[in-house]
Amino acid sequence: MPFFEELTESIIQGDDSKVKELVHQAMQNKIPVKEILNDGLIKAMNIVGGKFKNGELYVPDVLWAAQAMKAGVEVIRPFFKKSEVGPLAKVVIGTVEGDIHEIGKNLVAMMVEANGFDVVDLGVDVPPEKFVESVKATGAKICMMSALLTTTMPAMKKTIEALKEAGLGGKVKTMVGGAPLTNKFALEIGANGYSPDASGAADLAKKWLTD
Ligand code: B1M
Repeated sequence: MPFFEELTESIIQGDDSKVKELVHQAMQNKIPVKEILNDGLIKAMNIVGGKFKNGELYVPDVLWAAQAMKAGVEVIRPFFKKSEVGPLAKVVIGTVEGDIHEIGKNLVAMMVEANGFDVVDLGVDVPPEKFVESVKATGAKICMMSALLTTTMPAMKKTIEALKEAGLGGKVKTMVGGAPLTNKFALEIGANGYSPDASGAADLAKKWLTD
Protein backbone atom coordinates (compact mmCIF):
# COMPACT_ATOMS: atom_id res chain seq x y z
CA MET A 1 0.00 0.00 0.00
CA PRO A 2 1.44 3.47 -0.81
CA PHE A 3 2.69 5.35 2.27
CA PHE A 4 0.06 8.08 2.62
CA GLU A 5 -2.76 5.55 2.06
CA GLU A 6 -1.37 3.31 4.76
CA LEU A 7 -1.00 6.25 7.14
CA THR A 8 -4.59 7.36 6.48
CA GLU A 9 -5.86 3.82 7.02
CA SER A 10 -3.94 3.52 10.31
CA ILE A 11 -5.39 6.82 11.54
CA ILE A 12 -8.92 5.71 10.62
CA GLN A 13 -8.25 2.45 12.50
CA GLY A 14 -6.97 4.48 15.48
CA ASP A 15 -3.79 2.42 15.46
CA ASP A 16 -1.36 4.61 17.46
CA SER A 17 1.65 2.34 17.20
CA LYS A 18 1.28 1.81 13.45
CA VAL A 19 0.96 5.58 12.94
CA LYS A 20 4.12 6.19 14.98
CA GLU A 21 5.98 3.49 13.06
CA LEU A 22 4.90 4.90 9.68
CA VAL A 23 5.84 8.46 10.62
CA HIS A 24 9.29 7.30 11.82
CA GLN A 25 9.65 5.36 8.58
CA ALA A 26 8.66 8.40 6.49
CA MET A 27 11.28 10.48 8.27
CA GLN A 28 13.92 7.86 7.64
CA ASN A 29 12.92 8.01 3.98
CA LYS A 30 13.49 11.78 4.11
CA ILE A 31 9.89 12.75 3.46
CA PRO A 32 9.77 16.39 4.67
CA VAL A 33 7.97 16.79 8.03
CA LYS A 34 5.64 19.45 6.61
CA GLU A 35 4.56 16.94 3.95
CA ILE A 36 4.00 14.24 6.58
CA LEU A 37 1.86 16.71 8.53
CA ASN A 38 -0.14 18.29 5.70
CA ASP A 39 -0.44 15.45 3.18
CA GLY A 40 -0.52 12.69 5.77
CA LEU A 41 -1.84 13.46 9.23
CA ILE A 42 -4.11 16.46 8.52
CA LYS A 43 -5.51 14.97 5.30
CA ALA A 44 -6.30 11.74 7.14
CA MET A 45 -8.23 13.63 9.84
CA ASN A 46 -10.23 15.39 7.13
CA ILE A 47 -11.15 11.99 5.67
CA VAL A 48 -12.18 10.87 9.16
CA GLY A 49 -14.32 14.05 9.40
CA GLY A 50 -16.04 13.20 6.11
CA LYS A 51 -16.76 9.65 7.22
CA PHE A 52 -18.10 10.95 10.54
CA LYS A 53 -20.40 13.34 8.69
CA ASN A 54 -21.67 10.50 6.44
CA GLY A 55 -22.39 8.32 9.43
CA GLU A 56 -19.69 5.79 8.49
CA LEU A 57 -17.79 6.56 11.73
CA TYR A 58 -19.06 7.40 15.21
CA VAL A 59 -17.75 9.63 18.01
CA PRO A 60 -15.62 6.89 19.66
CA ASP A 61 -14.03 6.09 16.26
CA VAL A 62 -13.20 9.76 15.78
CA LEU A 63 -11.73 9.90 19.26
CA TRP A 64 -9.43 6.94 18.52
CA ALA A 65 -8.46 8.52 15.21
CA ALA A 66 -7.65 11.80 16.99
CA GLN A 67 -5.46 9.91 19.48
CA ALA A 68 -3.64 8.21 16.62
CA MET A 69 -3.08 11.53 14.89
CA LYS A 70 -1.73 13.04 18.11
CA ALA A 71 0.71 10.11 18.38
CA GLY A 72 1.95 10.95 14.86
CA VAL A 73 2.30 14.65 15.67
CA GLU A 74 4.38 13.79 18.76
CA VAL A 75 6.91 12.01 16.52
CA ILE A 76 7.45 15.07 14.31
CA ARG A 77 7.19 17.69 17.09
CA PRO A 78 10.97 17.81 17.84
CA PHE A 79 11.62 18.56 14.19
CA PHE A 80 9.76 21.84 14.37
CA LYS A 81 12.84 23.24 16.07
CA LYS A 82 12.62 26.14 18.44
CA SER A 83 13.99 29.34 16.96
CA GLU A 84 17.54 30.23 18.04
CA VAL A 85 16.46 33.76 18.88
CA GLY A 86 14.60 33.49 21.91
CA PRO A 87 11.36 34.33 23.21
CA LEU A 88 9.95 36.97 20.91
CA ALA A 89 6.87 37.51 23.08
CA LYS A 90 4.34 35.62 25.18
CA VAL A 91 1.30 34.14 23.48
CA VAL A 92 -1.76 32.75 25.25
CA ILE A 93 -3.71 30.12 23.32
CA GLY A 94 -6.79 27.97 23.95
CA THR A 95 -9.86 26.36 22.45
CA VAL A 96 -12.87 28.44 23.45
CA GLU A 97 -15.59 27.61 25.96
CA GLY A 98 -17.80 24.64 25.11
CA ASP A 99 -15.34 23.23 22.58
CA ILE A 100 -12.98 20.32 23.25
CA HIS A 101 -11.32 20.00 19.81
CA GLU A 102 -7.60 20.33 20.44
CA ILE A 103 -5.61 19.03 17.48
CA GLY A 104 -5.69 22.22 15.38
CA LYS A 105 -5.01 24.35 18.46
CA ASN A 106 -2.06 22.13 19.37
CA LEU A 107 -0.63 22.47 15.86
CA VAL A 108 -0.94 26.25 16.00
CA ALA A 109 0.78 26.25 19.43
CA MET A 110 3.56 24.05 18.04
CA MET A 111 4.19 26.28 15.00
CA VAL A 112 4.05 29.50 17.02
CA GLU A 113 6.49 28.06 19.56
CA ALA A 114 8.77 26.88 16.76
CA ASN A 115 8.83 30.48 15.55
CA GLY A 116 10.31 31.69 18.82
CA PHE A 117 7.29 32.64 20.92
CA ASP A 118 6.76 31.64 24.54
CA VAL A 119 3.40 29.84 24.42
CA VAL A 120 1.00 29.48 27.35
CA ASP A 121 -1.48 26.78 26.36
CA LEU A 122 -4.71 26.95 28.36
CA GLY A 123 -6.07 23.75 26.81
CA VAL A 124 -9.67 23.26 25.73
CA ASP A 125 -13.08 24.53 26.85
CA VAL A 126 -11.51 27.75 28.09
CA PRO A 127 -13.98 30.33 29.47
CA PRO A 128 -13.46 34.05 28.66
CA GLU A 129 -12.41 34.88 32.22
CA LYS A 130 -9.61 32.32 32.08
CA PHE A 131 -8.21 33.93 28.90
CA VAL A 132 -8.42 37.33 30.62
CA GLU A 133 -6.72 36.07 33.78
CA SER A 134 -3.90 34.48 31.82
CA VAL A 135 -3.28 37.49 29.56
CA LYS A 136 -3.13 39.69 32.69
CA ALA A 137 -0.84 37.34 34.60
CA THR A 138 1.60 36.70 31.76
CA GLY A 139 1.56 40.08 30.02
CA ALA A 140 0.94 38.22 26.76
CA LYS A 141 1.05 40.34 23.61
CA ILE A 142 -1.14 37.95 21.62
CA CYS A 143 -4.24 35.94 22.59
CA MET A 144 -5.12 33.09 20.21
CA MET A 145 -8.49 31.33 20.13
CA SER A 146 -9.51 28.18 18.30
CA ALA A 147 -13.06 26.90 17.60
CA LEU A 148 -14.19 23.93 15.56
CA LEU A 149 -17.93 24.13 16.15
CA THR A 150 -20.28 26.72 14.71
CA THR A 151 -22.00 26.69 18.11
CA THR A 152 -18.82 27.76 19.94
CA MET A 153 -17.80 30.56 17.56
CA PRO A 154 -19.80 33.14 19.60
CA ALA A 155 -17.55 32.36 22.59
CA MET A 156 -14.74 34.06 20.66
CA LYS A 157 -16.70 37.31 20.58
CA LYS A 158 -17.44 36.95 24.29
CA THR A 159 -13.72 36.49 25.00
CA ILE A 160 -12.70 39.51 22.91
CA GLU A 161 -15.31 41.61 24.74
CA ALA A 162 -14.11 40.32 28.12
CA LEU A 163 -10.51 41.30 27.25
CA LYS A 164 -11.70 44.80 26.30
CA GLU A 165 -13.79 45.10 29.48
CA ALA A 166 -10.71 44.18 31.51
CA GLY A 167 -8.86 47.10 29.90
CA LEU A 168 -6.62 44.83 27.81
CA GLY A 169 -8.02 45.90 24.43
CA GLY A 170 -5.05 48.04 23.42
CA LYS A 171 -2.48 45.76 25.07
CA VAL A 172 -3.16 42.37 23.52
CA LYS A 173 -3.87 41.44 19.92
CA THR A 174 -6.46 38.75 19.31
CA MET A 175 -6.22 36.07 16.64
CA VAL A 176 -8.93 33.53 15.83
CA GLY A 177 -9.00 30.38 13.71
CA GLY A 178 -10.57 26.98 13.19
CA ALA A 179 -12.30 25.14 10.35
CA PRO A 180 -15.72 26.89 10.42
CA LEU A 181 -14.25 30.42 10.62
CA THR A 182 -13.75 33.03 7.93
CA ASN A 183 -11.90 36.31 7.78
CA LYS A 184 -15.28 38.04 7.54
CA PHE A 185 -16.37 36.48 10.84
CA ALA A 186 -13.10 37.54 12.48
CA LEU A 187 -13.68 41.15 11.39
CA GLU A 188 -17.30 41.05 12.57
CA ILE A 189 -16.38 39.98 16.09
CA GLY A 190 -13.58 42.56 16.35
CA ALA A 191 -10.62 40.15 16.29
CA ASN A 192 -7.32 41.67 15.17
CA GLY A 193 -6.56 38.76 12.89
CA TYR A 194 -7.50 35.40 11.43
CA SER A 195 -5.52 32.60 9.88
CA PRO A 196 -6.87 29.52 8.09
CA ASP A 197 -3.91 27.38 9.18
CA ALA A 198 -1.15 26.91 11.73
CA SER A 199 1.78 28.25 9.72
CA GLY A 200 -0.26 31.31 8.70
CA ALA A 201 -0.98 31.93 12.39
CA ALA A 202 2.75 31.91 13.19
CA ASP A 203 3.50 34.23 10.25
CA LEU A 204 0.81 36.70 11.33
CA ALA A 205 2.07 36.69 14.93
CA LYS A 206 5.61 37.49 13.71
CA LYS A 207 4.28 40.24 11.42
CA TRP A 208 2.47 41.84 14.36
CA LEU A 209 5.71 42.07 16.32
CA THR A 210 7.47 43.95 13.54
CA ASP A 211 4.53 46.28 12.66
CO1 B1M B 1 -15.80 16.88 16.23
N1 B1M B 1 -16.78 17.91 14.87
N2 B1M B 1 -17.37 16.93 17.40
N3 B1M B 1 -14.77 15.73 17.38
N4 B1M B 1 -14.59 16.71 14.79
C1 B1M B 1 -16.03 18.33 13.69
C2 B1M B 1 -15.39 19.70 13.91
C3 B1M B 1 -17.17 18.35 12.58
C4 B1M B 1 -16.88 19.32 11.41
C5 B1M B 1 -17.41 16.90 12.09
C6 B1M B 1 -18.45 16.80 11.00
O1 B1M B 1 -19.63 16.86 11.27
N5 B1M B 1 -18.02 16.65 9.77
C7 B1M B 1 -18.43 18.75 13.44
C8 B1M B 1 -18.67 20.26 13.60
C9 B1M B 1 -19.82 20.79 12.78
C10 B1M B 1 -19.88 22.28 12.95
O2 B1M B 1 -20.24 22.78 13.97
N6 B1M B 1 -19.47 23.00 11.92
C11 B1M B 1 -18.09 18.10 14.77
C12 B1M B 1 -19.05 17.76 15.77
C13 B1M B 1 -20.50 17.98 15.39
C14 B1M B 1 -18.68 17.25 17.04
C15 B1M B 1 -19.61 16.87 18.21
C16 B1M B 1 -20.77 17.84 18.48
C17 B1M B 1 -20.10 15.44 17.93
C18 B1M B 1 -21.07 14.87 18.91
O3 B1M B 1 -20.80 14.77 20.08
N7 B1M B 1 -22.21 14.52 18.38
C19 B1M B 1 -18.63 16.83 19.42
C20 B1M B 1 -18.48 18.19 20.12
C21 B1M B 1 -17.58 18.12 21.32
C22 B1M B 1 -17.22 19.52 21.85
O4 B1M B 1 -16.27 20.12 21.42
N8 B1M B 1 -18.02 20.02 22.79
C23 B1M B 1 -17.35 16.47 18.70
C24 B1M B 1 -16.33 15.72 19.28
C25 B1M B 1 -15.16 15.35 18.65
C26 B1M B 1 -14.13 14.41 19.27
C27 B1M B 1 -13.94 14.63 20.78
C28 B1M B 1 -14.59 13.00 19.04
C29 B1M B 1 -12.87 14.70 18.38
C30 B1M B 1 -11.87 15.72 18.97
C31 B1M B 1 -10.72 15.04 19.69
C32 B1M B 1 -9.60 16.00 20.03
O5 B1M B 1 -9.41 17.09 19.51
N9 B1M B 1 -8.80 15.49 20.97
C33 B1M B 1 -13.49 15.31 17.12
C34 B1M B 1 -12.82 15.43 15.86
C35 B1M B 1 -11.44 14.81 15.79
C36 B1M B 1 -13.41 16.08 14.75
C37 B1M B 1 -12.89 16.15 13.29
C38 B1M B 1 -13.14 14.78 12.65
C39 B1M B 1 -11.44 16.52 13.09
C40 B1M B 1 -11.00 17.81 13.77
C41 B1M B 1 -9.50 17.91 13.66
O6 B1M B 1 -8.79 17.60 14.61
N10 B1M B 1 -8.98 18.23 12.45
C42 B1M B 1 -13.81 17.29 12.69
C43 B1M B 1 -14.07 17.13 11.19
C44 B1M B 1 -13.09 17.91 10.34
O7 B1M B 1 -12.51 18.88 10.76
N11 B1M B 1 -12.96 17.53 9.11
C45 B1M B 1 -14.91 17.37 13.66
C46 B1M B 1 -7.56 18.27 12.14
C47 B1M B 1 -6.99 19.64 12.55
C48 B1M B 1 -5.53 19.70 12.17
O8 B1M B 1 -7.70 20.63 11.82
O9 B1M B 1 -8.75 21.60 13.90
O10 B1M B 1 -9.38 22.44 11.58
P1 B1M B 1 -8.39 21.89 12.51
O11 B1M B 1 -7.17 22.94 12.60
C49 B1M B 1 -6.57 23.54 11.46
C50 B1M B 1 -7.23 24.87 11.06
O12 B1M B 1 -8.59 24.93 11.32
C51 B1M B 1 -6.40 25.90 11.77
O13 B1M B 1 -5.10 25.31 11.83
C52 B1M B 1 -5.17 23.90 11.92
C53 B1M B 1 -4.08 23.24 11.09
O14 B1M B 1 -3.55 24.01 10.11
N12 B1M B 1 -6.73 26.36 13.10
C54 B1M B 1 -6.33 27.62 13.48
C55 B1M B 1 -7.33 25.78 14.15
N13 B1M B 1 -7.34 26.61 15.19
C56 B1M B 1 -6.73 27.75 14.82
C57 B1M B 1 -6.46 28.94 15.51
C58 B1M B 1 -5.79 29.97 14.82
C59 B1M B 1 -5.43 29.83 13.48
C60 B1M B 1 -5.68 28.66 12.80
O15 B1M B 1 -5.47 31.15 15.37
C61 B1M B 1 -5.61 31.35 16.73
